[in-house]
Amino acid sequence: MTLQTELEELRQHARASLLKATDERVLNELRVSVVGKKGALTAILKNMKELTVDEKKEIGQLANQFRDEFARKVEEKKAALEAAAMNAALASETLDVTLPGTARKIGTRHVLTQTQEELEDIFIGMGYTVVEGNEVETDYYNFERVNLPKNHPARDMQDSFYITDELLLRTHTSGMQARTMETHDFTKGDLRMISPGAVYRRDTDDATHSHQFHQLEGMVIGAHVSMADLKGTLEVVIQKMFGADRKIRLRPSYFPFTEPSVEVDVSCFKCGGAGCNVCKQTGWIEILGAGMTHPNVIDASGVDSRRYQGFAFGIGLERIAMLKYGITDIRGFYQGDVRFLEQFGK
Ligand code: FA5
Repeated sequence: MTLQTELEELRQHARASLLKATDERVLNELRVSVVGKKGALTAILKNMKELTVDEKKEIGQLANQFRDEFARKVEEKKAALEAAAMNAALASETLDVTLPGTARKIGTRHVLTQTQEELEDIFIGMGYTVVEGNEVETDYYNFERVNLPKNHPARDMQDSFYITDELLLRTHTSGMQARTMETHDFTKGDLRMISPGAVYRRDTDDATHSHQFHQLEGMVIGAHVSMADLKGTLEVVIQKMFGADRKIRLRPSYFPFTEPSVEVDVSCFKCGGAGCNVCKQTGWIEILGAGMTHPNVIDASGVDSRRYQGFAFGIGLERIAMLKYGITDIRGFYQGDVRFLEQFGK
């Protein structure tokens, strides 16, 4: 067989094998077996020494042609195999964005947290600072510093969870009145603070009372703070919270740490004041206690009550949320029932 024929046969074999190559590994093996150092082409060309110069030239040209053509075809085949692999991957990994997704439930902030933050925003807008207090408080700050010495009968109204004789779960947020007054620098301006948080009392749980609930304490002390400021402040807060048509009413009351003291009622959200079952036919609903800070409380904090006076209030957060959202049972706040909580998702 002449070398030309051998070359032609190698060409045929290479063409057929290229057609059959199904992946890059097979293609590479084919390339090495045809044009590699120990491949078929090298083997054919080894026999060239027997040939005349002209024949060598001719075979050399044919071999080069074949090598170039084969290299080009291998590259083409490689590109085709890559494209096919890519198309197959695309087809199998296609993402159908029109298919319904897996719905994920997103939680919401608790309705009490929302209520607290809404009130905080209103007070911050009026120049108040938000102060955090401790839920475990000393008897001294919880009672004595707000004019409730040991054995004062008014302590009974807030019968308490004691940890030791001197430590208890705070019964109200009013301990923060003394704590903020004694650290405030009055030469730099009025004290204006609010302090929200959980409080605890030994109370009978029912639809409107819980042994653990939340208050938002507020206090303003300065050289020229009057009862008119208290009323005006509360009016603004209530109207921002419940709507511009809401009215408030101040009723005389008693707290050992304020004089005079008031209970503050808001006109009924359901009947607007005409009287209904929600407001027990009175047209009003009580939401907070307040008053002008007792001089004893101011003096006990090292502040001169003849120069500085002011007001304080304690808002029940559950009460506000119940009125705002028409919630009829306070226990709903604490039971963690998603069906209850998700109604207030924002
Ligand atoms: C006080 O706790 C005073 N420290 C408030 C105060 C602060 C008066 C500053 C003057 C100056 P009272 O016990 O009334 O007051 O509680 C205040 C509010 O907390 C009530 O109006 C009510 O909204 C809420 N509250 C009281 N007891 C409960 C309870 N057991 N469950 C839910 N909310 C309650």
